[in-house]
Amino acid sequence: MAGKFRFSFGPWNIHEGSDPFGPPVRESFSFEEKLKVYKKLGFQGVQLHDDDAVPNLDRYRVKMVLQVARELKKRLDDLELEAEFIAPRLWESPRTIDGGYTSNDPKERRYAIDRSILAADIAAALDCDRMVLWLAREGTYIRESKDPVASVERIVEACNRILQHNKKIRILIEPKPNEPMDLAYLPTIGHAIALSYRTADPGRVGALVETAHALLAGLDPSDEMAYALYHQKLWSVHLNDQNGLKYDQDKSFGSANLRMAFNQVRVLDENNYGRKGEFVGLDVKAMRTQKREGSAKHLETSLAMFHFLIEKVRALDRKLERQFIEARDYEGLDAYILRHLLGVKGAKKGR
Ligand code: GLO
Ligand code: MG
Repeated sequence: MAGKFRFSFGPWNIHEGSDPFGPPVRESFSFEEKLKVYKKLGFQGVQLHDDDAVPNLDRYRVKMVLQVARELKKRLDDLELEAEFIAPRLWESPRTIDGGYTSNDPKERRYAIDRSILAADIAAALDCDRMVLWLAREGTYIRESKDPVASVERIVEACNRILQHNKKIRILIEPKPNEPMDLAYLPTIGHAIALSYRTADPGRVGALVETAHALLAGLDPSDEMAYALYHQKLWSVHLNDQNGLKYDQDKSFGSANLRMAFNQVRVLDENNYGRKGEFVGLDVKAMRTQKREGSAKHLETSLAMFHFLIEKVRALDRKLERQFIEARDYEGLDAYILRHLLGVKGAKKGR
């Protein structure tokens, strides 16, 4: 057995190049134009925030929100695209400045839960059974500002409310250690998975591992994936890359840590990832310097990188690898892996 791969990204991955220090530098593409890029580049899944699916959803009544969601479903069907997940975008509203589920203000906590429940309804209208929770503002700038134990409990309660409301939905927690907050309550996959077991239905709470988020936590992304795979809770990934412990960079997959990228593809392939319908998601951003006409190049490059690395994974000489391991010659194994990745002739000889 091996992995079976379908690919996805979100409309935010074709963006205008703004960063905290400068405004947009590229004109926007409409959602409809972006949908064409999915087809052109060979993607099958669309990742959606709740307000990507239904723009300005706070302004409309529920009935209208669901009607817009159903129209989107038709459009996706026409294009043979699937909504991979819905993620409530709880970090942009003025009502979630202090966090959503963990805000100190009970009205804001209620808003966050109500909005997540609406997002679960949008998911249902799109025939989608996955909700991603990137808990962007569930943390603090200063530790004294919130009760940390109550905060964890509030996140569990929010998950329970969502699970109770929509009996089909599965929650995928996407941990990230920092940014926008100084420190987050669920910084790693271990935290996300431990929390899942405290919810009312642990079988419906799993995880999404993002490469850059694992690196920001000082961890190896392929080990984070392996940990979730062991628990049968790796239900999506956000492949990208990150140069060291800096701001979140969302670089093209493999562009900073090629060997780590190889090991991520390897752990997915060797553990039959995708056989239960999981997508390989990309969460990459084009550099600010990129011109508008090349706004999707990073997606194309990242997808191609995945395919190159699958070839490398499958072409690895497992017998030779075993011999190195049995001889405890990890120096030899290290050299072989590097030569294999570089495509050096005579890679197996270890010379
Ligand atoms: C940011 C996250 C973000 C999420 C997306 C889906 O650091 O990676 O892009 O993946 O909002 O919830
Ligand atoms: Mg992400």
